[in-house]
Amino acid sequence: MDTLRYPIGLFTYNEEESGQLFQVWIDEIKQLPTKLRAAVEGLSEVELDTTYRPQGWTVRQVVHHVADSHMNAYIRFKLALTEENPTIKPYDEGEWAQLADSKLDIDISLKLLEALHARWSILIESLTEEDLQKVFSHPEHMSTITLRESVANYAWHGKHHTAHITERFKRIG
Ligand code: NI
Repeated sequence: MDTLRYPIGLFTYNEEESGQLFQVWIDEIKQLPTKLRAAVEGLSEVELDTTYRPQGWTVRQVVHHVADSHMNAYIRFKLALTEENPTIKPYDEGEWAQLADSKLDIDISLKLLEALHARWSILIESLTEEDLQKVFSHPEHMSTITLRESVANYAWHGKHHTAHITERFKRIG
């Protein structure tokens, strides 16, 4: 296991414990913008432009990536809620992270995440058990993904990238 790349481990999902953990995941999604903001607090521009691990993204790119990823996720949720098993559009996250808007002030994406997660968590909390069983498909994978699993996945994803930043600055003190 590459612990620099996967500081909190790989994403795992167990349908049986999902009832018990569901509220935890919602809380993690709600808290992500605050946790991410805390992780980058006080970092200099030079620190923001250093990589969180060798050959990894810079801290700045990580913050903008979380916004890119969660904007896509939000759209996937809305598609799954309003269409029958929609096929979602994958995107090349590495190429997205090279575009000009990944070099912007991180506060722009932190504010975007605050607004996005406010809407997203209210949407998730409104979902019935039937809604949570709704699915979308990834064109390159054979299986469908339920919204319930997707909530778990994005709770993990926010913590995964926040840990890239917090673990990096723990290592260098
Ligand atoms: Ni990611």
